[in-house]
Amino acid sequence: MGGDDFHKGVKEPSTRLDGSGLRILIVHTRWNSEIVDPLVEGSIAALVNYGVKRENIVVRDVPGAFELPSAAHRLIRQSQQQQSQNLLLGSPQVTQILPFDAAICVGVLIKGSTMHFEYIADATTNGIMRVGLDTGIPVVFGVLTCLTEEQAMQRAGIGKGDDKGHNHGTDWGSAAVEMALLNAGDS
Ligand code: DLZ
Repeated sequence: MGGDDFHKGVKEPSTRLDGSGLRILIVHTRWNSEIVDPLVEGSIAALVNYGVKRENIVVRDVPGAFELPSAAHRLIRQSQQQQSQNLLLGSPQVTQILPFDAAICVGVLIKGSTMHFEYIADATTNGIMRVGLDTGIPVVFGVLTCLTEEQAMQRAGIGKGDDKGHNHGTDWGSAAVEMALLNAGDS
């Protein structure tokens, strides 16, 4: 590890990812929206770059990080139930709403002077993991847990200095496509 060939962050996937048949949910917080919004835009840009159609990217918002798992769970389940109903009705005339193939939960937690950060970060992390396991679709952990606002801005590509940092939202978008294809057995 280390040296000139050390690659910080995630390497490009080894296979070409084709997201053109995927439907992706993004749930994001309105807390820390100045930092969250660029992260959401980064995720969308990566999804589109991998071929996901803009009309197949559904974006919903919630107040804070603590709400991300429950909202993602409800929206994913709704899309899965909708598909079962369509299949039961068997009517080709009914507009087919396809279930989500993956979801990305986006938020920014910044440590304050109380224990709030630790509790919310812990609940959010475990909750997001559970949503993925319970619903059977990949749910990407797009939550920054930072000690300062500056750290979070760097990780959203909007750092204040000459080095704007890297927008982690782009990594989350590509992770969603890669994991959705893996889940579907396409890669
Ligand atoms: C309460 C709270 C605090 C202190 N900090 C953050 C934060 O940095 N990022 C975030 O997304 N949400 C925060 N929240 C709000 C909680 O996540 C949640 O919305 C409320 O406790 C209501 O359940």
